[in-house]
Amino acid sequence: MKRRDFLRAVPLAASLASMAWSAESEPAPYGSLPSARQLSWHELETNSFLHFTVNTFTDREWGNGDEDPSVFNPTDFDADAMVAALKAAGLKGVIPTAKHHDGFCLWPTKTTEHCIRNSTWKDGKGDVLREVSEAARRHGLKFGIYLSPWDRNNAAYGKPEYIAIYRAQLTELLTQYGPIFEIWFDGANGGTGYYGGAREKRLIDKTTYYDWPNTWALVRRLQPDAVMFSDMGPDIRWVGNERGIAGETCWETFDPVGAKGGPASVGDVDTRQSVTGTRNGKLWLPPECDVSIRPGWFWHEKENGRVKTAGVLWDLYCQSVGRGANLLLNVPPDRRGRVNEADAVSLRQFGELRSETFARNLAVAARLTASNTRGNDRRFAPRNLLDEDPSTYWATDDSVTTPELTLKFRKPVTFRLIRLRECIRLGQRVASVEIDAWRDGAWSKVAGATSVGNCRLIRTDEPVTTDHVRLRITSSPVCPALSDFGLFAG
Ligand code: FUL
Repeated sequence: MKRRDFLRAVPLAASLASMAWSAESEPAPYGSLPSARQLSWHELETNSFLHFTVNTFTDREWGNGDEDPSVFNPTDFDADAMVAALKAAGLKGVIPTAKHHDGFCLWPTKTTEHCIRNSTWKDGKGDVLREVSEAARRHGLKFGIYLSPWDRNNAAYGKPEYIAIYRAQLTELLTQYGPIFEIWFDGANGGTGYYGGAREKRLIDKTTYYDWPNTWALVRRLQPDAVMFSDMGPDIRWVGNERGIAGETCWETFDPVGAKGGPASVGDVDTRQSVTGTRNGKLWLPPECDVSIRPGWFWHEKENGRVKTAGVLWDLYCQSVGRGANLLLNVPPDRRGRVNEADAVSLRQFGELRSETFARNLAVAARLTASNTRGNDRRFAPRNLLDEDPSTYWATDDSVTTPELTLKFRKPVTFRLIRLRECIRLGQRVASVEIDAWRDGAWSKVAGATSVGNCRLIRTDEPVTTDHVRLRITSSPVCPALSDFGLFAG
């Protein structure tokens, strides 16, 4: 059963379970818990950005807001080819910059003339979001949007009227392009700009100006399944850097505070804490690691030779997804409106590398013995670790918080990558694990980790060859509930 179907079945399953089993059969959830929309987002693990706007044509990273809309003129725009390149990398969603800080809207909005309607592309009849959203659906990718709160073109920016304009833009995007899975609220806000010709510096009070609670409420009403990103959520958090790397210890829970202490607001968070999160935090606020495949966020010809290789992308994957976060990889289309060849090669090779790495879980061949299985019940047996089904898990009795699992192989296996997952709908429980291999007549530790959460990938220093492997949960405040254990040749 896929996690999505499982979620729908949860209320029914829960009520059947309470009839057939005593109430303590399933472990009690621990701490703050993910919402259904957060669980669906965790399941994706990887996601992509398309940074594309007037900057692509002016060779800039941040447009000033005074760009002539006619500069936006891709010569060979192909949304299907773009989405296919992302899909080849195994990326599960696509988030175009509907509007970046320069204010140019990539869809024919009614809210401003500074939009694609006044570009030369397709005589002003084009709509990038329409084409990308339709291509995403054809290829089975989720579709999301980035809508910069900062708008360096709009005359109203900094005044109360702009908030109504921003919400009208969001409303168009959330009602005209089908299901939206993620909305990206950038924390970069306020400064110099064109502002309808005023050409001045406009600073806003990040704590009050946007009235975020009411914007979030609008999103919930129009797209209740969408997760909202910002450096403080409300659904997913910025990891605190643009290098694509989560903390070695990284909790799915996070209680943000303002950069100078006090309450946090979008764009005003002590992001030094975002990289690790907060153990036992009050909010389930998992991290997203955004990073570009190139040095810049937008396409620049001079960076064609500086595209990250598949090997670098794999390292980033291990340091983001492999630490319980999601990876948001930016792939900026070029002036044709296509993924550049260099980027497409890296994406394809990264996709192949991942599929080959995870093709065969060596642990499937082992006999599994646990030091404890909850109620000696098959529903909580270690075998559940190997079925690739996130809804099934190995759990122990409530009194057993540091159990062991032994894997015995008929023939020695060689691995260098270990994968663990918790059944996160029951919360983030485990605080540390260690893995041993039987070598030269004794157990020796080959790896260890702290937080697990949605996924933990551990790479061993050297390939490990053995016929016995042992997983030890070394710290957990409550009985663990693990849904996956994998050993891969790597
Ligand atoms: C930042 C922006 O200023 C960059 O241009 C880019 O969009 C990145 C994803 O977020 O805050």
